Amino acid sequence: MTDTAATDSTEPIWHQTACNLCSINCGVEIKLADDGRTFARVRGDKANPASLGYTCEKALRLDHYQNGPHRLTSPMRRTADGSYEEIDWDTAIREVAAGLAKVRDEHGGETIFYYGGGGQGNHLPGGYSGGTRKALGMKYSSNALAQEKTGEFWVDGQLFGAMSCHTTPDMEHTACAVFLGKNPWHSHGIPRARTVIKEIANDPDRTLIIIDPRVTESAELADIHLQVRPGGDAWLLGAMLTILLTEDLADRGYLAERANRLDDLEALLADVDLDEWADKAGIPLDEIRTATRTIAEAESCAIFEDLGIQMAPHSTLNSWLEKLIFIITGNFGVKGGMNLHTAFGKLAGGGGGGTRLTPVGEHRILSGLMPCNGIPDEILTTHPDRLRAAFVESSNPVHSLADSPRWREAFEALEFSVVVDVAMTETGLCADYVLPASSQYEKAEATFFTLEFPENYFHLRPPLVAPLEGTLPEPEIHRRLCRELGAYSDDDLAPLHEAAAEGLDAYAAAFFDVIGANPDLGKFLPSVLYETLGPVMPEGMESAAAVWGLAQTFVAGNAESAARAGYTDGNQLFDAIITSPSGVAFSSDPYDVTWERMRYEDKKINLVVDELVDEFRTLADEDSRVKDDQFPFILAAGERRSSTANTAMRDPEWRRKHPTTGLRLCTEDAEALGVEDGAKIRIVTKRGETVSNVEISDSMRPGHISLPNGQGLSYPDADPEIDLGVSPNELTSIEDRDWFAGTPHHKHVRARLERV
Ligand SMILES: Nc1nc2c(c(=O)[nH]1)N[C@H]1C(S)=C(S)[C@@H](COP(=O)(O)OP(=O)(O)OC[C@H]3O[C@@H](n4cnc5c(=O)[nH]c(N)nc54)[C@H](O)[C@@H]3O)O[C@H]1N2
Ligand SMILES: Nc1nc2c(c(=O)[nH]1)N[C@H]1C(S)=C(S)[C@@H](COP(=O)(O)OP(=O)(O)OC[C@H]3O[C@@H](n4cnc5c(=O)[nH]c(N)nc54)[C@H](O)[C@@H]3O)O[C@H]1N2
Ligand code: SF4
Ligand SMILES: [Mo]
Repeated sequence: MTDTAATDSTEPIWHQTACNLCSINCGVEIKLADDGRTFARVRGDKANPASLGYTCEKALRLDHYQNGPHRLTSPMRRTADGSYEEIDWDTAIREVAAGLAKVRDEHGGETIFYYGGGGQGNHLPGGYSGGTRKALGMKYSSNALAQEKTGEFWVDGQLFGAMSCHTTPDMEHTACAVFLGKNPWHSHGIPRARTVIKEIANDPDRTLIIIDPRVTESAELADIHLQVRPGGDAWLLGAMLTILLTEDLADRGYLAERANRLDDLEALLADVDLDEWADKAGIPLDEIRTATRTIAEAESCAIFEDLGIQMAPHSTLNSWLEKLIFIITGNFGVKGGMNLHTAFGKLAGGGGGGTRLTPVGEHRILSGLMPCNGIPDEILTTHPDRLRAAFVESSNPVHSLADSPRWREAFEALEFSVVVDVAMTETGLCADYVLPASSQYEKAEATFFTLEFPENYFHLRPPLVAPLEGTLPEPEIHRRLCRELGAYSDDDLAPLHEAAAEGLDAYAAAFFDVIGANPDLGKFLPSVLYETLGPVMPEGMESAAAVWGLAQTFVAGNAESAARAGYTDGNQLFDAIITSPSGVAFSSDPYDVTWERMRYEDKKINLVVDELVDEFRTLADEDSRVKDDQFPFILAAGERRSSTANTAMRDPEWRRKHPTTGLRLCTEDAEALGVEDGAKIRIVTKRGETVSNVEISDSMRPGHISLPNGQGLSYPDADPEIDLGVSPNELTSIEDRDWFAGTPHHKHVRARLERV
């Protein structure tokens, strides 16, 4: 463990690590209490090269994640009456391996699916599932990215030539920052979000534009707030594109040099009736014109799209239209605009573009991930190729995916299921076995959300405290499963053990020979690295072995980016990573590198996504203004607030000072319903109903209501004074999804409210 030197021996030590509550993973320093486990104090780590000492209020309450009665301390096995009994680890590994192997032998490994691995955290340990999955012959997997980002990844593939061409906004340097369906004040998504957006808003030469039906905390700061009608973005974006192209605001010189098919795009937009589309978007046309002009005339513009469009109607189409805005204005591949970044190990974004299909529903598998909303139908069927077993890790799909009741039914129908988690979750309560993982502060951990540009950062964190008794880190769980499944033998590993004893250079030299001579061993790579290189890593850092592998691959594949950051070989980069407890910049790029990363041979952007043209044409006839009489409200089911962190924070105590569990609606709607702040109200959708507290908030548009995400969790001995909130996916339906990518419409659930 690496720590700041204490100034005197009685002074507790500040340990460098990171907050694991959102994708940004701000660097923090933590002081432990005398018990050596409780987080006594948490502060921003100024030495972290990405977050520079920044945190939001959530990091200060991390102890609620780490230490609490929700932590599991023994493997659990479900009994005949549905309750759980504790079993020892040897029994658990033996029975889980046997249970999964039985399904493999009877029906084929492809009928066992894998869900999760890592969400906002657990990325390094999540990588170790690879061996187990190969040993069982598993083929299908998914995770939360397939219910938000796969449509966007696919659009990137169409525009830039490969789904790995992931665009990132250069908010730090931009003259005009646009957040589309994104509330960076609470949800972050960029480093130091609050500081960065305040700087932009306070600078008279820069503009902050927020596109959101709600007057969010970000919108309150904005120079321009386009308060779009919920679900109205496609018309808004279509109108903006039409204005750009018809009012001489497009960067035509740039487009002639950099893009193909401008004529086709102009023909497609020719029939847009601006007055009508502005009305459907719910925004006066002159406001749309002003915002569009501001974007076009700004020195540079960067756009961040998120769940407000990705989990709403026309989501994949919206991603295409959004990207056209920064392309048409010449803001791709430039400073302050949008660029293609490096990645230290790919989280997703690669993989096929939808030619592979799921076995039953034949849904497109984008970026290697099954669309989440389709999975229950891959299980609840008599189809011979149906999914029959599940391995869930670091994820809570029964709670986080659409239609929780359907998910519970699907788990019941599985022949075998296992969950690896730090707590007994809603998903754990549906599984045959639950294996207790060590927390992200009890094992080596790193974030693989390496999405920054021009500098990109990686932070490997040593463990802060010893694993809670009874728990194991995932790399060890997978090692044991691999061995139990007979994936490889001691003899297979012997030459690598010998090389590791001689040091990293000898290991690097031997590695490719050994794997070349025994390709089967390569299939179980993470576990093989963990077993052979792990033992020569610093104590507690055994699972950094996979980082060694990634450092080699990164430098080999991105020699110039690594060299600009100061690294010319993999061992040199790995050495910097393992000796920098606050993180390192592993990659540095000039802006024009974006064009080299384009994957079309002519390095030009393809402006027209043919598969989405018909959907665009339907916008002329579709009417977003029409209300459903039975369900007159639009419910945003799952809004990010100051005390939400998906389901990583189970302890309701953590939000005692920030109670944010209520259903938000505006005064006008509350008065019409005759309910007061704090009253109970029944929310009814076509899928289900639930009762929530009311929070009157004039940040909402009339007819628009919102519930926070990640609530309604069970917690042992919870204080009954603190509202647990409601679980939003008791109300959502698997049918409400994007026709192309299968991503859910969680921000657009039709609902009715009834007084209780
Ligand atoms: N505090 C906190 N931060 C988090 C998380 C958390 O749980 N809590 N989770 C993290 C994760 S996993 C993610 S993916 C991100 C998500 O980050 P965001 O996408 O910012 O999160 P949301 O609040 O769900 O949705 C964003 C906004 O979409 C708006 N919206 C709703 N309907 C529409 C619409 O039709 N059009 C438009 N334009 N906007 C609409 C909502 O009003 C809301 O302000 O946050 C991350 N950060
Ligand atoms: N209705 C609605 N539903 C939504 C959303 C929405 O806006 N509306 N947002 C969606 C989005 S964007 C996302 S990203 C998903 C997130 O949903 P999931 O991907 O299911 O992730 P989390 O809810 O964060 O669950 C993480 C789990 O990991 C466990 N865990 C924590 N640390 C460790 C560890 O070190 N090891 C292991 N093995 N487990 C650990 C936690 O206890 C928790 O059970 O939710 C989605 N669900
Ligand atoms: S922005 Fe807040 S929640 Fe996200 S990592 Fe930083 S401190 Fe944690
Ligand atoms: Mo997410």
